[in-house]
Amino acid sequence: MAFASPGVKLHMEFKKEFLEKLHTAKKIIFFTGAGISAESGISTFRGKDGIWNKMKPEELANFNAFMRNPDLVWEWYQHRRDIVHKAQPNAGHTAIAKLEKFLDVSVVTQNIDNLHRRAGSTKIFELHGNIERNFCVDCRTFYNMPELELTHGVPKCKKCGGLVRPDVVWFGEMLPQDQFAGGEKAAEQSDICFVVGTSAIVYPAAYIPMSAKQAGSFIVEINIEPTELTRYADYSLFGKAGEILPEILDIVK
Ligand code: BJW
Ligand code: ZN
Repeated sequence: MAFASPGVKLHMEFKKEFLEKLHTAKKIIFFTGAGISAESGISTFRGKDGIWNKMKPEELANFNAFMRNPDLVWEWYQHRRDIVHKAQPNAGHTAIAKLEKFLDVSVVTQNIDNLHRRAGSTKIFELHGNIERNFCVDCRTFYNMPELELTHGVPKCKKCGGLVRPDVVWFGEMLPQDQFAGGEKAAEQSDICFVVGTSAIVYPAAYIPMSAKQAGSFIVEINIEPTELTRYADYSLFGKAGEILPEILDIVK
């Protein structure tokens, strides 16, 4: 039994095989999902506090829904942008960014919230887009958030008058090819693949840790509960990403 006195940090006990892998690893990847941003106050999609318990994804996160009711879908993303802008990267994002000082780190994220970049990570593959970017559905002109003149409802393209949508990947849409290919390559070349805060049920993103495993990488899951990935993981750490990742940084540095 360990006793914590004020100012004394308690360290988790990690299994020996993992510590050995960590000490010899050169390339690592973090495959992340909504759970890593939960401690920044951004809701996850599924689970008891997930946003999609309150609204149906098929009503909002697909192209037909946008074309049927563009103002509603735009307002939903505006609401989420407000939350993201007020949020700060948490100890989990920051630990991943700091690991770059010691190892070759790639971040392959399903998140659209930009928090890995704001935390300081530099090699990031965004599989599902980024909420800060938008594009015209007709002529595909891109608009960063500050460039858009925001009035009520969905903005219109300055070039052609078409509807402007967020540059995120909705159900039934292809993932950005360069981001997926880059993420898959990083996964295949990794010595350790950390799978952090994702239910791992959305494809093709969920193939990333599978590709890593097939290529011989050591799969470490970090989640508050078991997931679809758990049975494929070499090591599962159950707890909050914002608490476990700083401990891993402490071991490496
Ligand atoms: C913590 C924590 C803490 C909490 N610490 N942990 C079979 C094979 C291939 C495809 C399919 C298939 N069956 C169906 C499909 C299609 C579909 C799909 O995968 N559906 C599944 C639901 C079954 N996929 C697609 O449509 C994709 N495109 C595609 O397949 O194209 C090919 C095609 C083209 C044309 C025609 C047909 C096919 C596109 C998928 C796009 C997903 N987009 C979204 C929305 C993005 C925009 C937005 O944000 O609004 O991406 S959906 C949503 O899910 C979002 C997320 O990135 C993604 C994954 O969610 P994530 O990150 O895992 O979050 P949660 O909430 O699920 O989990 C959070 C986890 O955190 C939990 O486990 C918690 O326990 C944990 N947690 N707090 C650690 N503190
Ligand atoms: Zn246009």
